[in-house]
Amino acid sequence: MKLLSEDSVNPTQKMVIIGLDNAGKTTILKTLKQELTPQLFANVKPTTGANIEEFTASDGTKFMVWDFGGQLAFREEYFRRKDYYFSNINKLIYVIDIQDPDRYDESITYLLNISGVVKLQKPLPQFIIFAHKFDPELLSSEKYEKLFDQLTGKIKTIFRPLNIPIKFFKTSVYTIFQKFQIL
Ligand SMILES: Nc1nc2c(ncn2[C@@H]2O[C@H](COP(=O)(O)OP(=O)(O)OP(=O)(O)O)[C@@H](O)[C@H]2O)c(=O)[nH]1
Ligand SMILES: [Mg+2]
Repeated sequence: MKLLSEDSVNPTQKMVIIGLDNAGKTTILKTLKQELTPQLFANVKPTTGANIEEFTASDGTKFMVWDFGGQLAFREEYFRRKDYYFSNINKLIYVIDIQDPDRYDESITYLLNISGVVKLQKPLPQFIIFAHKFDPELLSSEKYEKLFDQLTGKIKTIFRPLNIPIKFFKTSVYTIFQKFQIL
């Protein structure tokens, strides 16, 4: 009897990291892959189109990670070719720069447009929202706590009728650097 190969039991999943330009997506991907150094962090360049990289999570799950460059011209291109860019997504990480409240509404609109395409998928991808650049000194700030509540409140209200479960996380690359320093 032929045993099932590990790949057929646990196929590679598609993870998408998406959001507006400058939100911090590529930095997050490098962090996930444990490739981020202070040098790379200081020199990260805007992503051109969608960049695909492999990543294996600590539980062994293999992902093809699509890092979507967020500049407007690229965003428009993704919707023109949605079958290519948005099909068969297992995990969707949507990144919002918490330090840029002037762009919250623009970011929510983009998220809504993406969900409008993706909500037709069966099964639905897992939606995870990163309130990113929530750097350590902001965690105790009343201003940012309020902004976070307003932002997540708005998103929850919009998503409720779509029946798409979403999860929010506060993330920052500086927490990672702090861990390096402690170790
Ligand atoms: N303060 C702070 N800055 C960050 C953090 N993560 C990323 N950045 C900075 O944000 C800027 C944009 O980072 P990128 O990772 O290139 O952003 P992106 O979302 O990939 O941008 P595009 O590729 O243009 O869509 C860079 O200057 C990063 O150093 C963070 O957690 N805190
Ligand atoms: Mg990028």
